[in-house]
Amino acid sequence: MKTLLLTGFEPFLQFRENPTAAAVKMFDGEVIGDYRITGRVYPVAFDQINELITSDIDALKPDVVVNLGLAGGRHTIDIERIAINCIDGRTDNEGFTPDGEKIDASGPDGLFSTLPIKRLEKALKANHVPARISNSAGTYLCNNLMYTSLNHIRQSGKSTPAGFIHVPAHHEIGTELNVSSWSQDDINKAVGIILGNI
Ligand code: PCA
Repeated sequence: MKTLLLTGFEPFLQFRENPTAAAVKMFDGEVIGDYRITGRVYPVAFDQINELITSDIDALKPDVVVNLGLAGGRHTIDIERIAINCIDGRTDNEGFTPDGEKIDASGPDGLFSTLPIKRLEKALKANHVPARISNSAGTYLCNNLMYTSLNHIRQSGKSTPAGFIHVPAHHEIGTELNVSSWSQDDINKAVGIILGNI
């Protein structure tokens, strides 16, 4: 049986819940196709994220890595195409505010997702789930996690497929903040389709 590492995030900023945490908890331990899913929910903390993802990849030796994050305000499942070697913008849960630093001082400027992003987009749409390829994962924790996952796999000389998917807010957040939202069930369904089409 192959291993698929599925990650989500804890709540952050104005978002009091993170639907990716619930999705990860739902799929943790499940078998989908050839893969057993191992779930991890990470803190929104720049000083911890690189160590957490690299040690999980080294310990679990996953055959695929799928990182999930909330993109509050976006209204589709956004399959990220690229991660950039930069952190900038909002303050994390530990009070650190990035200011344009590189994630890896000697790393490449950008790293492309190695998931089958076009196939995932088609599979989601075929199941009537609104989805698109996104050309920016931002400069916050999600971009950092995607970059470090891809960079670590590359530096280890492996070809493990890895990439990042942003999901919309769920209805509890949507109602509180007046942003576009989906039901948690629909978000979970989308994640299930992704996991079934890797
Ligand atoms: N979304 C944030 C970080 C954690 C999360 O779920 C992001 O898009 O960077």
